[in-house]
Amino acid sequence: MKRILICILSLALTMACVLIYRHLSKNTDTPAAGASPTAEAVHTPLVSADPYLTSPFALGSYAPIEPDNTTGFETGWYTQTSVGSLVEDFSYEDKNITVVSGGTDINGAAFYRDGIPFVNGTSYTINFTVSSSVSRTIQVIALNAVTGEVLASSSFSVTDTPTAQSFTFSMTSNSTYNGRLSFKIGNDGTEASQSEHTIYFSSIRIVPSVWITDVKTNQFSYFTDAEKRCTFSYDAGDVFDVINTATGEVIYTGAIVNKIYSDATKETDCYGDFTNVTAPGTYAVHSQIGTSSYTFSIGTEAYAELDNSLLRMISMQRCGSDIDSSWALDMSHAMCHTDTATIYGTEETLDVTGGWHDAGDYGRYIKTGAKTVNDLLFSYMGNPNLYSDSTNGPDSNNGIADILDEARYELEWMLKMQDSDGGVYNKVLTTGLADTILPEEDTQKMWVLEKETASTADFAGSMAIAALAYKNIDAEFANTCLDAAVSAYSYLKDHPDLYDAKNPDDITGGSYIESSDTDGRFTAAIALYIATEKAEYLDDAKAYYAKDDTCANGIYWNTNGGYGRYLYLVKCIDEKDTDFYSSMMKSLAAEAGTVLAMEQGNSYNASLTAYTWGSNGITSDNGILLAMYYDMTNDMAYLQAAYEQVSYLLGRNSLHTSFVSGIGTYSPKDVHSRIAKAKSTILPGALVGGPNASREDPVTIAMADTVPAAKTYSDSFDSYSTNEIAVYWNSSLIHLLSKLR
Ligand code: 9MR
Ligand code: 9MR
Ligand code: ZN
Repeated sequence: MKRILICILSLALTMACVLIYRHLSKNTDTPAAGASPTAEAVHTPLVSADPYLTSPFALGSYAPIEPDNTTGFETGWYTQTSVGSLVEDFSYEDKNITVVSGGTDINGAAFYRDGIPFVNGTSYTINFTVSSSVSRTIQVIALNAVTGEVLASSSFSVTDTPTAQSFTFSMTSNSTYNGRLSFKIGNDGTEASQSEHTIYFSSIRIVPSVWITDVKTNQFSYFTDAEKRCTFSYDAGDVFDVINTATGEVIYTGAIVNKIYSDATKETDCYGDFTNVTAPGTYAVHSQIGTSSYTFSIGTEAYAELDNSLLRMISMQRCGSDIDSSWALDMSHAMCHTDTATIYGTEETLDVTGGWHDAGDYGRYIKTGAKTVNDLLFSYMGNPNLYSDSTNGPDSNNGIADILDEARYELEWMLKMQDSDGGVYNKVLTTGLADTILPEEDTQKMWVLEKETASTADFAGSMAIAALAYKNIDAEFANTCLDAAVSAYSYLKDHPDLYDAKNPDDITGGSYIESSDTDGRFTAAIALYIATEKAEYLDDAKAYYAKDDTCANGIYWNTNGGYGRYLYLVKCIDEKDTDFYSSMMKSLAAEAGTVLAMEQGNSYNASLTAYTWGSNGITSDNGILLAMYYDMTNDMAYLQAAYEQVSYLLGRNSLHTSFVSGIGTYSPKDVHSRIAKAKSTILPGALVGGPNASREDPVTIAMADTVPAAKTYSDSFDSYSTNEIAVYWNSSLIHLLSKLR
């Protein structure tokens, strides 16, 4: 007993140390040195102290839970007898059957399961281990459960020594997805088989020569420490194996559990958990009945490659510069949209060249640009060591991390969008949406659309965040950003009411309408408070929050107070005893709690209850909220849920698709990108919008009514409401990964 206690204690201690180490090693920041745009910095870097030790939550109260991988299965194995009775004693792997009376022949008792795919042309090896309390013979039969046709049969003598048995047959009949494997355990003609006895089966596996790849996993890589789950269709058997594909060895076995129907997928599914597998390597999951996952890896290293690819996609969205084939390969194209643009309703022209094409269209928008910039800057500030200057992007090897180069490309454009009174024009659009042509061929007249408070607020937030991020990198640029933020903020003070401009009737493009700008004002106020240390900004933030406490929520393109909230929590940890600090913690806890509940209620652990335009971006944004909460509390449940969002996006979903082009075994090829379409190539590293049950494009509108919400998706250019790409979806995933790597 004492030894057990010591063991538990030392385990808990090790856990705690690992957690503290993780936190410290994850939350390093560049040393704060000189070059401050303001006075002496009293506020510390993005993660100022170890929030774990100072967290209002109990130390060590959350340790990873070892999943129980033996219970919770719902067996699909049945027994059958014409006489007497049978007693079943089933675990996920062992099936013990007591035959009380064997009947008149071998068919007098049977043990079987249905739902096994037997495909014409495939050969099947049936493996099992068997023993019996009396020596006897059993017969094993494979048949088509629908027609009754016997496909193969074999007899085995069984003794009290557990023996691994095996037989192979080639399927030459018509394929069936409802095959039956039946063990005949009735009267074999001997006395022994007629007396009461027990037969012990275990390790029953159906191994096809060609696997049906029906088991959904993250197709790319599971983080080493992450919860690792895969999804099976309900009839995949009681047990699964994880195979090391390099050696063919079974390295882990667990139960297939939690049979559940989901309306969003109209599927009944189960899952398997192999969290305990942590050794880096290449793996596949096999179900008991001969279905498999695609090959995937375990290990965090692969994520550097994914990150670079996600960032390079954003670089490929650059407007107004050469997209060079040296790094953009097939996506290269000439400089575009180089003319000045006209301020709508005036004759005045402005140089607004630069920035990113937002998505598959060529519009350039402040709101989504600001969100994208925030994600990139938060990624860098939270974990600068992850980001190199040699990702093979347009500004590689210039002495500055490429992620900062990319954010700056947009920031420089945003600065051009600010008017002298501090107000910010909301977007640049051409008269109509371009045809499917390269951007340099799109020579329509360009319009700068009116100033609005919503865009000005988002601008102010991003500029103030940039002032923090570039402080030690390029003090002059940081100052420029801070000045721009200050003047945008003063415009907001002069325009206290929401003004959110609609697109003029004769201009087509993304509308990006918001119903409130308080979230943007809130984030701007917090970021300005941290950048300038002026209390007036904090007072404003408190006032916004007092008036509308939802303004601290969200890190979406439309609701983005969550950036300010997190900034305050990590940067102002020295204020943690104040009411406002605890309000911010409560606000984050409430929002992350809502996200966690969605994650737990979703059969693929996606943090979604509805599937709307950009559902993948929302999933990723929600993952960030979960990880933000983990940062402040070390509550493992939230970190694991954040990992699950990555697995969902990279293949563990009902579409069995990795939603990032070029990543995983099966990913989108025909995304809604005008450049990729015009060049007949695949845009790599793009997170597509994902399932949208609202059906807002011709392809999904044409789908059958019966297509479930989570499957309302099409890998086709014309399905822009599900298969478009956008800078702010990519940046979201970069941000999420920055918190997990
Ligand atoms: O390419 C456009 C995409 O960026 C937008 O998200 C979408 C909805 O506004 O519209 C796309 O453009 C299509 C237009 O709406 C209808 N005609 C076909 C266009 C390209 O497929
Ligand atoms: O991502 C946007 C989504 O949240 C909106 O519901 C949708 C409809 O307004 O618009 C999405 O953004 C698209 C924009 O309107 C036009 N350019 C492409 C954007 C991504 O599809
Ligand atoms: Zn352009």
